[in-house]
Amino acid sequence: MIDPKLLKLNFTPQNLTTEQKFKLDNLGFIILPNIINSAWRQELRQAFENIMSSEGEHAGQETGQMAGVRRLSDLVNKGAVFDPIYIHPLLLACVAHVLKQPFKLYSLNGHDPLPSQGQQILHSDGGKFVGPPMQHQMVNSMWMLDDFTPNNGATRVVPGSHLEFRDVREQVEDPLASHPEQVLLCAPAGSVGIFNGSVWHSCTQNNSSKKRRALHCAFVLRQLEQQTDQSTHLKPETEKRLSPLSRYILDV
Ligand SMILES: O=C(O)CCC(=O)C(=O)O
Repeated sequence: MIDPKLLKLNFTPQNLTTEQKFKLDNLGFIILPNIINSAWRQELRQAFENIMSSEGEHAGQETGQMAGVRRLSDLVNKGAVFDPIYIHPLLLACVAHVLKQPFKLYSLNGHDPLPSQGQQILHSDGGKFVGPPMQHQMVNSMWMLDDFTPNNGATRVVPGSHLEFRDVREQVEDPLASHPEQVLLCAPAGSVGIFNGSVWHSCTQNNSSKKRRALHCAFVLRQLEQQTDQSTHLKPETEKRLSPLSRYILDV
């Protein structure tokens, strides 16, 4: 269901294919190729590096730093180059398909596991809110600024785990270990992986010497809390350039 408010804001819904809907419903994830063209990707990579060097040891602080990972937070307020991400029509169509109710941005962050680091425990982002069914609470997306390969720390997901309805910690003895059913989201730079927030997933260790930069653009049901409260973080220069659609998605 597309939120009627989105339609009033001139959002043009994009139709998902039967296969895309099937994958989102049953596997809990899809990969969309060729979403970020190479010129935009270059700008996003440059912005990633500029913010990282200007924020230094404070980078990622707004939502949480992580040892062994270069993290960035609150990218909504860190450059117009990020603006098209959270209103991308195909992304919003996928989010609407999964959540089935009005939604808003949860956060827009950056994540780059350093060489020999980055392994995370299997976890889910959804399911932490009391009330709505856990498989319809959150959607995350992984904007790949570099190739995601089997050895550079690609995100792992356990297909169908959003339908488990039980906490991953009750199901998996060692959440750091490789899961027998996990698959890696490997795809060329410029692709976007979209997954139900309740799918068990994590970053894996970067066993290469290369960067694996991704932007995480996550959405949550409108009545739930944002990770980054966009109203309190909103900078005047961001506000000036927001369209009514962007304002609605950010809930500002
Ligand atoms: O970037 C990734 O591969 C996944 C990161 C993640 O799941 C997290 O930081 O919670």
